[in-house]
Amino acid sequence: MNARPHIPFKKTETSDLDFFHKILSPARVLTDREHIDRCASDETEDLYFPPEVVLQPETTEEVSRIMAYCHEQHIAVTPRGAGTGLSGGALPVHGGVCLDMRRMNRIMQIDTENFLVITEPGVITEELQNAVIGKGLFYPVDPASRGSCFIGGNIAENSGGPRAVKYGTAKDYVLNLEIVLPNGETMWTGANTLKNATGYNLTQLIVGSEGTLAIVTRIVLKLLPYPTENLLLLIPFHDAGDAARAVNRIMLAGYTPSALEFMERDALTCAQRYLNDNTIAIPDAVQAHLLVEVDGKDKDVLFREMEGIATLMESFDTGELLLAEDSSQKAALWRLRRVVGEAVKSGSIYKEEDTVVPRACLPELLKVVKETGNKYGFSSVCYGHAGDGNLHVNIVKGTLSDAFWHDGLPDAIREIFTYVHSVKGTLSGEHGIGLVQRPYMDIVFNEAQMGIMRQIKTLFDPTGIMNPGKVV
Ligand code: 2HG
Ligand code: ZN
Repeated sequence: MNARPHIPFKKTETSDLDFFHKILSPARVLTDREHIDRCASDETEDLYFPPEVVLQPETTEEVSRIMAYCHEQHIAVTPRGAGTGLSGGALPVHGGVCLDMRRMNRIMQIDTENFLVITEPGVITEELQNAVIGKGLFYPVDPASRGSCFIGGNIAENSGGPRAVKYGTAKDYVLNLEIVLPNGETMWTGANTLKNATGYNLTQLIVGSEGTLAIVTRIVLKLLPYPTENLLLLIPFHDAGDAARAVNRIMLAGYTPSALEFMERDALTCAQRYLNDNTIAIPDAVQAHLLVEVDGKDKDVLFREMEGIATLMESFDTGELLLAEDSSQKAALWRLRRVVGEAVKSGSIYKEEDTVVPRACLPELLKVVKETGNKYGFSSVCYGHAGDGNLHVNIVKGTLSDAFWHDGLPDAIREIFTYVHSVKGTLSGEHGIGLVQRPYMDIVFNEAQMGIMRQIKTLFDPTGIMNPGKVV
């Protein structure tokens, strides 16, 4: 199915602002430079697409009335969470309305009987996690940006993070969603049950749809018992490929680490410089590290697991292993890992590729990335969720010319994605397609597959006002 003919979006006028003021208090209809600029960018590269107006709803009813109006007036609407996205998903590429969800930030209910939490989308993920830990419960999905990202954005992108290797990604915890369709219609998608085999799975269709199908206004998440104990092991390798190969050795030995992160040397040294934290010595011979976490309730069991993993590593050429037992050591190690993306970006504009392959292909993926960099003349910093086969490739602009950056580099990225597809991997493990990965969708989807996705998009959003220019 060909993409529908594009009808230009209406530019907002005074009459539109007058209408929005009928729904929202003046402080929530924003056209000042500060808010326009804030909502014109997210954490993706150095992109800037200003909205015409920022609206900050506080209720589902307000979202519904805004959407119904914009649908009728053919005004583009871009929903925004915390703006921590890495594929341009929250950028108002067609101007129009930025629907800023930050004021819908209440945790409605923590249901300890049923291990559920019902929340609005604008709650910071880590705040949600801490609120349920207070009840002995656990929402495990932990994007690196969990201290600032919103749970609503995590649902929109089907976010992951280091603990996905054991606990999965956002989609694995969403039971039910209240959504507002582009025409303003409001509905729930599922049921507050752990099992649901009733009708098509509308809930999972919305999770990961990147705000292109509907606005999420309530989220029902399942929770787990909180694992009170964990150990963290930092393993230095003298060969990066060895580190990547050790990942599958750990998994094939039957261990289920709660995190299994890969960091090549530059990732860790860049983070150390950014935090001015040199507590960990990295001898010149060390090319990469694995960061392995095991969690549970019984510390003795965890020590035995970690000893088993450490013994496995003896068959690799490693440096001195560091077992972090106390909470400050663990926090320092996690802080270094979680800040890598930010640290790389602080030194140079970068393009972030969120490649994901079957786990055993990780060593070859790393090799392909480095060989492609040598062929095209770019350097990259590679790290990520090795346990999931999810490698973040931060391509550093450095002194590369603008011409190469905009016109040459896409060919190199296409080569990397073509390899990824050849081993049945795909373009994004957790950061989504948004704006910046859209040009590569043809590598992994044919016209028939894209046609089905476009028909689904048209079903939910017949006039195309919902986050236009993204995904499909
Ligand atoms: C991580 O795993 C995040 O660190 C961010 O997914 C990756 O900023 C990045 O490239
Ligand atoms: Zn990540």
